[in-house]
Amino acid sequence: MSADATATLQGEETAALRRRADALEEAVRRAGERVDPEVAEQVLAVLGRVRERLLLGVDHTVVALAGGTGSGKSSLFNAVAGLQFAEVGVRRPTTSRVTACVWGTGSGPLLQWLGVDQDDRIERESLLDGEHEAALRGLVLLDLPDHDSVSPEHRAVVDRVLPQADMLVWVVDPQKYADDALHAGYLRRLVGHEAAMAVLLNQVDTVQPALRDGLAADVERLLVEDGLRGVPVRQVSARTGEGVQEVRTELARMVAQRSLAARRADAELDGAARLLSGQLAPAEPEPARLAVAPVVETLAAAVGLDAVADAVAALVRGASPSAPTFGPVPLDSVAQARSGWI
Ligand SMILES: Nc1nc2c(ncn2[C@@H]2O[C@H](COP(=O)(O)OP(=O)(O)O)[C@@H](O)[C@H]2O)c(=O)[nH]1
Ligand SMILES: [Mg+2]
Repeated sequence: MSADATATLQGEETAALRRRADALEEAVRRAGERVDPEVAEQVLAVLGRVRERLLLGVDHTVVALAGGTGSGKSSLFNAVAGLQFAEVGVRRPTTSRVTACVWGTGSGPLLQWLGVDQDDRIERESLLDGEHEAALRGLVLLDLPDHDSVSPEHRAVVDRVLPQADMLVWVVDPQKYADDALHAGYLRRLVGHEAAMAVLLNQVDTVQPALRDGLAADVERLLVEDGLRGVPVRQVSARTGEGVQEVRTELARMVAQRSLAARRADAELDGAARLLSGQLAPAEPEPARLAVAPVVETLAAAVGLDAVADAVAALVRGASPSAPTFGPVPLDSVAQARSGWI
């Protein structure tokens, strides 16, 4: 995922964690040599790790349903959401648009970045749902245009959105799962992304039960030929609902992993803060307990107090016609006096 993509993907939780990491880094920088360099290095290493994880974003999990024309992406989108929102069986040019279903709130900027029009968004979780949909809170499910559409515009949308998704769910059907447009065009290029992919063999209601496992095994064989190992293949039917609950469970697991990532980042930052504070005094020293005299001397020298005093004396003696003024205060002298003091 690109850097600007990440910036846009930062929801509230991610941004708050990033702010904490930034503040800790600033503390390490300000502490300078006052802390053990080994500790500073350890803290910076933790910050590096946490930032890397935040790059993935921890607020939302974007799952894209991708696949060929008529495989059943829109039907599955509706089945998973329990809604009739995406248009089914539509191949007009309007299907170059991406449809999104969001569980929870606060995904406006993310959807805008994903290029989902306001009219093509729906929020799944409402008060009426109670806790029924809670496990999916944070999920953004996308119904993509057909990657094998005759319209190049559709393909362009698919190519733009695929790298933005956290997880790709390829919807295939029993007739076209071996399609070269899918394997050469997409799957073979996704080697290395296996952990963020799944394949749904949809329309299994059209296949004799005795033949289904063999068909799924054939899909797996092609994936391995593509260089993709360990990608789960699930048998589903948007029509009968078979396997849809399992898909929801899998999505809930993905969403939970994300919030787990947020909790973990939080704990790591706590640890880094503890490490750093172990090097520092528990509180700022009481002003009364600080030796003021040397600081006064340094500051007096910084503003040239002696010279001003001499000039005032000369004025009083009548030896000088004009009153003296203070020159500009050199800020680094003040900083030096301050750091020597505290
Ligand atoms: N028998 C059967 N038909 C399905 C299933 N899923 C979708 N369809 C049908 O396949 C056609 C294309 O579905 P659609 O969801 O629009 O596919 P998309 O082009 O991938 O979005 C429609 O007529 C659907 O009713 C399924 O699981 N079983
Ligand atoms: Mg569709």
